[in-house]
Amino acid sequence: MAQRRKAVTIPGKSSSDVNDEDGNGLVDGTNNYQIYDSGVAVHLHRDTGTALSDTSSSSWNVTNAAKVESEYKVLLPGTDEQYGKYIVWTTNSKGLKTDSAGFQSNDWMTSNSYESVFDIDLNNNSVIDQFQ
Ligand SMILES: [Ca+2]
Ligand SMILES: [Ca+2]
Repeated sequence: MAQRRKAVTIPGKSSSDVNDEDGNGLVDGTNNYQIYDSGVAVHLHRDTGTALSDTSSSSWNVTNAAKVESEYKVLLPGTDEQYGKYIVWTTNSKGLKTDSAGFQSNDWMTSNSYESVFDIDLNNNSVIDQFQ
């Protein structure tokens, strides 16, 4: 594996190549995870400023994001030993994690309304389950 020093990214960059055509809440075609918010890229990063990407963890990848009021919810399906479970992060408006629910089952995710938050079918019943 090539050793490459990652540049510290600046949140809030806006340009014409910031798109989310697949509608998963993440900017398309980027090396690092960037939340898509009305044409603006919000970089997911650690509190050290390090950007997060597919290579950040062997336990999860980021697949979806959604804006909830002034924060973002980020969906991290587990990989390898955590496959089939999910983490949800809450981040602030700059893309810095402020809370994590830890690994949860898809039933927990569904009953906590995360299907409708992310508009994704997590328990594979072909329905975006809605809870009051
Ligand atoms: Ca996208
Ligand atoms: Ca469902």
